[in-house]
Amino acid sequence: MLLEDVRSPQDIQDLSADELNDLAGQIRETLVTTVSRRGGHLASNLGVVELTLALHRVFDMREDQLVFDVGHQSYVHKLLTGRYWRFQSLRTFGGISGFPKRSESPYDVFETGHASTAISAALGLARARDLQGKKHSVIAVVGDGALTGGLCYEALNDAGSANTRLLVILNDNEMSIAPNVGALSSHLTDLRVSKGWNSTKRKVKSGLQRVPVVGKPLYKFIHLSKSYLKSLIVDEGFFTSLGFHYFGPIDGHNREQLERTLKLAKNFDGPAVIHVLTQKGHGYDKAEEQPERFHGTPPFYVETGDPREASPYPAYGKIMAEELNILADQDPKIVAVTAAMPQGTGLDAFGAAHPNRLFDVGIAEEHAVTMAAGMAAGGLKPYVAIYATFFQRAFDQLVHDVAMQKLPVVFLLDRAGLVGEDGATHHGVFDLAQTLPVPGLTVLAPRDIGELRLMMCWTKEAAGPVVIRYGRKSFDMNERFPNRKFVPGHWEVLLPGADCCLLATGSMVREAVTVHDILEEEGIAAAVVNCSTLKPLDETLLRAFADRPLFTMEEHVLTGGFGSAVNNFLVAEELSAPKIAFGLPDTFVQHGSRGRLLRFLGLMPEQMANRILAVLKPSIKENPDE
Ligand SMILES: Cc1ncc(C[n+]2csc(CCOP(=O)(O)OP(=O)(O)O)c2C)c(N)n1
Repeated sequence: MLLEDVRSPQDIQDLSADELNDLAGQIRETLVTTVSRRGGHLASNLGVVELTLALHRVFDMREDQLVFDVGHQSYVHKLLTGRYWRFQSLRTFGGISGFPKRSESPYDVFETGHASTAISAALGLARARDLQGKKHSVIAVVGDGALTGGLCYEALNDAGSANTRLLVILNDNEMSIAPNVGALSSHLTDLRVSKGWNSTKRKVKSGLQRVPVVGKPLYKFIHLSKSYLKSLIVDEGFFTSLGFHYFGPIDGHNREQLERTLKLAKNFDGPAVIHVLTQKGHGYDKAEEQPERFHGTPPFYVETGDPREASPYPAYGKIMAEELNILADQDPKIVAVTAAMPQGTGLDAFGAAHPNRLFDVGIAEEHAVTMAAGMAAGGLKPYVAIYATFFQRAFDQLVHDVAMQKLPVVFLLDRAGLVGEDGATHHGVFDLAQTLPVPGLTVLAPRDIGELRLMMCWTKEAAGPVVIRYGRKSFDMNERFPNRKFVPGHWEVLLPGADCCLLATGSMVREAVTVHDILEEEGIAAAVVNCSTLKPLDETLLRAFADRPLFTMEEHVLTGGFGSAVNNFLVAEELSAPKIAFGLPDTFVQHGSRGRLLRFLGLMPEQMANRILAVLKPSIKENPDE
């Protein structure tokens, strides 16, 4: 059967083993071809081809409910649920999302993007089912990486005593994005390697006979199949102690074995975990060899695996790590913390230079922040690098554990602003609303890589908590505007202009310069100010420039962002408020290239210039001397 003819999971129910193997090959080919053009999460999807096929054959997802943790591994599910023909549009503006989307398909039951939410969501769905007298199954697919997140434990603890039917598939590929970390990861390794056949058999017998409803028949069934029993191990450890029945570990690329185990677990009258072993990148040699590189990849050449386009400037994370290495060479108290993203944040370079001073805590942003607070209270100087979107989780830790105690922790918020193709769950557009209201924080946003270097250097003097936000796309403006010095709380006037003033921050500084150039052609002299300290505001400069029309520009939601902070100050001082605050509206922005999204939001320089012209032209005409 051709993959393109699969309109729904019903179409794969009667296929032979050979046909299913062939279909798995077509799925892998489609994944590699599409992601090589569109970018996306390749290695994780290649690893769940057989698992997803098995899930859609054993369960009827028209009734049963499937929740993917993170959701980056839902491409195979999308291909099997009627989205093959739209799959070419993966991650493009208006096209198929890289994550589950309820608006896309009734088969996408719950939206994800951030890690460790699936067991909680699935438990909620199971309770909703029970209270409404329904009978369908609820399944959560969770990676071993996601299982390092604290929310999973809260959910397991709750579910283990909830007396409800819930199936957790633990997709264990020994990797988060980087190799997985932590004690539970070691426990999973133990489960993988240490269970011998003899002890297994005993435990299976005693374990399964105690299981209500299906225990005895289940044991009898298994007893018939010795070879099957060899791969089914009931462990008395972690999951069992939480009240879950544990199956596994089983080979996640053996579809028939998966289907057999899923059929058994389906009838379990309580919470159960199936521990499935998969290989990240399975079936594409480049991704098997470099699963971390192909976790989330930009478009690439299939033959070589090389990216199709190189970025013109080094990433902000790379610059940050270079500077941090210099600081750490001078100060032994400097340490760095990552929440499972050493490569994405650039901290892998810090770890290479200072292996004992990089702490990867797993996908555990709340813990990362409070742990860093403890490090600071203990006399160290921690630098915590987290993507802005994942930092959302750690609001209370920032307020309660860091800021209230004025602890000198430096937060490096990468991917602030629009991230592009990963879409709504990943845009870093709420961090200013999260940090600007917090007393005692210094909040910074560099205009380019040179200014980030200066800011990093300054952090060695900072006595309290500091937040530096920077985007996925880096800039270098040094040629036109040399990076001379950075003084916190002092904004940089890049271009003078008496007709109006563009107050821009971070990535928007570069756009503001282009707006300035467009306005100049229209005879308007716009001052451009690089507002690189967002807290505290440069009140002196603001007072001085409040005599002309002001326009703020930021890559952040307008509510609670830079524009509102400026507005609040000006209103409090009884000065004139900004004419237009350019930023993101009160809506979740979907996926697409950054350029396409900026255009959609009216934030391209010519669009902003036109709106400014519409405001200024009448007054300019009235004052021809200016
Ligand atoms: C809260 C949060 N932090 C970080 C991430 C970034 N992230 C996406 S996938 C991933 C690794 C997930 O590993 P695992 O659950 O084992 O899935 P795999 O890709 O290995 O199948 C990480 C760290 C995220 N999505 N959410």
